[in-house]
Amino acid sequence: MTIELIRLHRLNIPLVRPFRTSFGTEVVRDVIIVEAVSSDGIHGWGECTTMSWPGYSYEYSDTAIDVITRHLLPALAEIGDDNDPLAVRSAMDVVRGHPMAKTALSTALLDVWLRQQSMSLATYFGAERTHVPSGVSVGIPTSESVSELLDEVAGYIDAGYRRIKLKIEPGWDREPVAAVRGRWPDIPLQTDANQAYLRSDADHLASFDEFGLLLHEQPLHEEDLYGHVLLSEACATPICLDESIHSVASADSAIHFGATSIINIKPARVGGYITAKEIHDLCLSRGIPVWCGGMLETGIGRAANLALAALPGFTLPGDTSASSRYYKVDVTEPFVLQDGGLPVPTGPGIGVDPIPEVLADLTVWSQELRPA
Ligand code: OSB
Ligand code: MG
Repeated sequence: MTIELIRLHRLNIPLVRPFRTSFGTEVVRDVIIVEAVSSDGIHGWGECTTMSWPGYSYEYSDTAIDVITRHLLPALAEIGDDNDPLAVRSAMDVVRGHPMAKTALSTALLDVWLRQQSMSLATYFGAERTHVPSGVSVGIPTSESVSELLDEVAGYIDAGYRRIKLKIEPGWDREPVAAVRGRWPDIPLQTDANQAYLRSDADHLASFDEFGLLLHEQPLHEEDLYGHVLLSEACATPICLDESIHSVASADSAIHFGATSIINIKPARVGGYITAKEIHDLCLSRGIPVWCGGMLETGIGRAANLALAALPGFTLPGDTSASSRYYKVDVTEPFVLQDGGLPVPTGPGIGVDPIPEVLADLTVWSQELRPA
C-alpha cells in the first residue's frame, strides 16, 4: 500500500457542557483528525485526542501536529510501502513518547490497511461481542453545586448508563460521592482524581470505603507507583491506574508490584490499538479486569475504542458514552445509546466515516502532507 497523502484536520467542537476535572476545564474540544489516502483511493481515519493544553499529559495539539509532521511521518519512510501495523509501530518507536500523536497516525494507516482487506477492526482484534455496555464520566460542575451534579447524574441514569464515574479533587470528593451513593445505593460508582491527591491523603481516600465504590482511578501522581501500592494497602476500594500506564511493560510492572488491581486502557495513552490489545491480553492472563477509557473522542475515535472494548477482558463498563453526552453534532453519524450500551461497528476498518459537511464546518485549520 502506498500512502499518497496525509491530511490533518484540526477541529474545534463545542462540548454540550464544560468538562471540569482536577487538571482544568475543557469547553471546546480541540481535536485533530488524521486522514490517510492510499494510491488506490482508500481513506483511513485516526483521531488525535490531545487537548489544547498539557493538563492530562505533556502532549497537546500543537506538539502532536509538530511530532506527526516533523518526526513520525519521516520515520515511516523507513518502511516504504509496508504498512503492516507492526511495522508501522516499530518505525514510530524511534520517536520517544508522544503516544497520542502516534495513535492518531497509526490508526489512520491501520484503517486503510483493514479497509483494503474489507476487515473490521473488531474482527482483526478477534473480538466477538457486538454490544458494549457504557459508563459515563461526570465532570465537576462549574457551579460546584451538588444538586446540579445530582440532576446531571439522574439524566444519565434515566438514559440507561450502567456505571457512573465522578471526577473528584480535594474539596470536591466526599460530599458529591455521598450524595450520589445516597440517592442510587446500587449503581456501580467510581471516582477519578487525575492525580490530584498525595500519599498523605491515604486515610481520607480510605474513608470512601463506606460507599462501596468499584474503584479509585489514578489518585496520585503518575510516577508514584509505590504510593499507589501503599494506597492499595490502605483502602478496601480497588485502585485503578490510568495516567501511569503507558506500555505493556508499565502495566506489567504496576500489576507485579501491586500498584493496581484494575486497569483503564486508553489506546491514545499507550501509543495505539496494537499496544492497547497487548495490554488487554496481559491483563486477561493475569486476571486483572480492564475497561476502556476515553478522551472525549468524536465518532472516529469512539468507533475504534468500541472495537477494542468488545474484547473479552473488558469486563467493566468503560467511558464509551454516546455522542450526545459530548456533542450536539458529532463528526460521524452519532453513536446512540441502546440498552445501556453502544453497538460495535461492523464495517471495514474502524467502520465509520466523517460526514464531509460536518468535518468542513468544524475545521479551523488543515494541512496536507506528502509522505517521503
Ligand atoms: O482521566 O479518564 C480521564 C477525559 C479527558 C481526559 C482524561 C479523562 C477523561 C475522562 C472522560 O474521564 C472520558 C470520556 O468520556 O471520554
Ligand atoms: Mg482517568
